[in-house]
Amino acid sequence: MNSLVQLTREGAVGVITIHNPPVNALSPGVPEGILACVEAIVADGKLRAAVLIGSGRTFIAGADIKEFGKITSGERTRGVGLNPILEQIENAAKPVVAAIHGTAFGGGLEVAMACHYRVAVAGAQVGQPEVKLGLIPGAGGTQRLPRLVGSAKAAELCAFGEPISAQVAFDLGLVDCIADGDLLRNTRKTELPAANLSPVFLRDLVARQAPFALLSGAVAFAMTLAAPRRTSGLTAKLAEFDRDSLTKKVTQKLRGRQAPLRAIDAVAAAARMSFEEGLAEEARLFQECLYSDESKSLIHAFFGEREVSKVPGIAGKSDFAVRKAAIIGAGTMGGGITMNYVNAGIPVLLKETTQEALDKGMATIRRNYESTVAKGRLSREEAERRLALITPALSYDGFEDADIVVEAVFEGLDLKKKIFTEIDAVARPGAILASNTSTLSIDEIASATKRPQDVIGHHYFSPANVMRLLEIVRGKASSPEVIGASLAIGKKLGKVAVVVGNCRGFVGNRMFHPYRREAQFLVEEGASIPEVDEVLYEFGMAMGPLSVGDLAGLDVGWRIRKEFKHLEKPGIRQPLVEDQLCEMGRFGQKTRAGWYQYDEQRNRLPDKAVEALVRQAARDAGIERRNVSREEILDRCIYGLVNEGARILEEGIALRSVDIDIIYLNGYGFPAHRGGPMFYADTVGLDKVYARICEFERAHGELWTPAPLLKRLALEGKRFADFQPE
Ligand code: 3H9
Repeated sequence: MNSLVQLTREGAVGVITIHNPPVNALSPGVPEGILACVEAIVADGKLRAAVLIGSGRTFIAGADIKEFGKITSGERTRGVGLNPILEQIENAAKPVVAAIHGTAFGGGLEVAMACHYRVAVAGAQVGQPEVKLGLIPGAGGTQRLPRLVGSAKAAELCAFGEPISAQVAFDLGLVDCIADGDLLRNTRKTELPAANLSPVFLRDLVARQAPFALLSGAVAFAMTLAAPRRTSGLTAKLAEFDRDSLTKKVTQKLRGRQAPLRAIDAVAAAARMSFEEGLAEEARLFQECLYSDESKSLIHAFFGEREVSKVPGIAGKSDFAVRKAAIIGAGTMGGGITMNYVNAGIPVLLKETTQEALDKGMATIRRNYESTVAKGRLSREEAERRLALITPALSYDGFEDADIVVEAVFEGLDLKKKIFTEIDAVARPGAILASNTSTLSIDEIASATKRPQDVIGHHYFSPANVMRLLEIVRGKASSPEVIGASLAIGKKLGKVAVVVGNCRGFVGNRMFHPYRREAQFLVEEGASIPEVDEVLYEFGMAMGPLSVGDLAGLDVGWRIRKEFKHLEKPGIRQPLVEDQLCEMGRFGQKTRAGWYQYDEQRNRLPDKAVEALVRQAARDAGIERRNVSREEILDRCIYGLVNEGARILEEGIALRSVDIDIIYLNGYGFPAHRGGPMFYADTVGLDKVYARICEFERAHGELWTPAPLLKRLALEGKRFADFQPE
């Protein structure tokens, strides 16, 4: 009983309500408040049972994640810990029922399992997602969950962290009753198969001569209970499980992660040890995870994803509604962007210049949906409904009532400017005019219109219907309303939208340039092509830098390099081979040849001819080949990213270092457990990163001049995370 937790009475049931918006996290005071209420109910002779419920949108979404950083940084000493409190709740003399809506995640589910029974609404979700934060359940989850659902299932739930629905939880024995309607007070009768009822509950029902009818609200449910049933005392479902096969699955799916393996260790301990010993083992493993870089990185990513939507000077919420979108270009990007809109239920007018291109684009979209249907991830009806939202078009007819126009044609400034002049003539006043350019200046594009304030970049990443990242490129004239509306549209489309400034390549591609450049230099200097890819893959990147070029199409960069050739500083070293590959028609996977060869199933095979081409090019350029260490491969590629990221930050192209991290985690396959390039550099220590970059500068010259911001922060002993723009 405190301001966070309150006790009220519903007849003979004490109702404990948590008020800790927005998600009723277990912040300091919440567990203590719950315990105080339970104690008051036990002491009150008029009350028979307790119901624990969350106010607002959810039950309890878990421990307060902000607290972990305070503990590891030493800002806060660890409190009493949740376990002793949960033990006292579990040992209460009267039944305690958790009433679950929204989510019972992490510590929230652990609280619910320390209660004696669980009632949930059908829409609720429960789970132990701690591994997604690089942690394991730390308040008995790895010990109580196997007692309720069995060791094998518990290990899977704790290792992957995926939530389950109330119905699945009910089938597994984790939830005792699904409430039909109002969670607390519903009195509608519902039928449940007796086999799913707990023995105590069933006995109680039999005693009432109503074995198949019950009152499903939590209060009514609590009234039927004869006695507490303590999860820690259940042992029937504890058993050894196939650890090897689960470990194999985890190492494949969650490459490089440690926490899922520790979660399996902790659940396995439940079958071997007493409840108390198991809790101690869980606590030991939890501590190990809590102080890991993996956990710090994943927590940084969790908050970062939410932070990027908060842009200074841009109002939090926009009421801009997109009732209809118009998209120009039905190629790979335009098609993917169209799918994003129709997936969100927004009708799209999709324009092309020829019937042939339009038919081809529509056929690709249809094929994509069919493949999702074939995989069982979408119903046929839903796929047809989404396809029906697309109106193919060969003219601008109908553009006048679109709320947003997205241009997604080939990268070419003249072409884009021509299109924007045309859009300007047809779009309604106030419509957003967005370009999907990946490199060109938004200001240049906006200059082709009479309304530069409405022009903005919406840079999607390929495949646009899959990749979560959306770079919102603000031009110098883009209005705050258009930026705010773009953030809201990104959210509606299920994207992680990050606002960036206007420069060549914006944030993501500008940094990717030195990253891929170094990969190519390393190959010229003596590393093998597969070795460079392998080092970055082992670091955790979704793909190595040369393979990624083959996937995206080497011709894309080739075309851009031609367009920008006049901007290159003479005398600066350029990669030697990629343009040659393109001249040979080796564009990557789509031509089944690039840095590698590809068979019909697109399996990657090394190509001796390309290695020979590299050696020849290096010889012609007078580059002396040598043994390149794996450490050098990693540092040159990753610090190439970091050094450019530091410049981007200093120039204000990215608002905060976390914005850069979120871009890399969601658009470039950077491993989440390393937190993003800037966080990774902070983890290594900027003094060390700076020293290594100085080494590279001595060896390779001005391409490696340390960014002034990096130098300054390194010398001041600070991190990128400490940087505040002036
Ligand atoms: C744990 O429990 C360890 C235990 O084993 C105990 C060990 C002793 N804490 O996501 P949203 C904030 S580990 C603090 O935008 P949605 C979030 O930052 C934890 N804050 O809403 C945001 O703040 P803001 C295990 C939290 O509806 C606001 O709430 N639990 C927490 O899209 C709204 O969040 C998890 O990992 C938290 N636990 O999604 C669950 N959760 O408005 C993590 C959220 O200032 N949370 N916030 O930006 C989630 O998965 C989603 O937030 C949830 C809601 C599905 C709950």
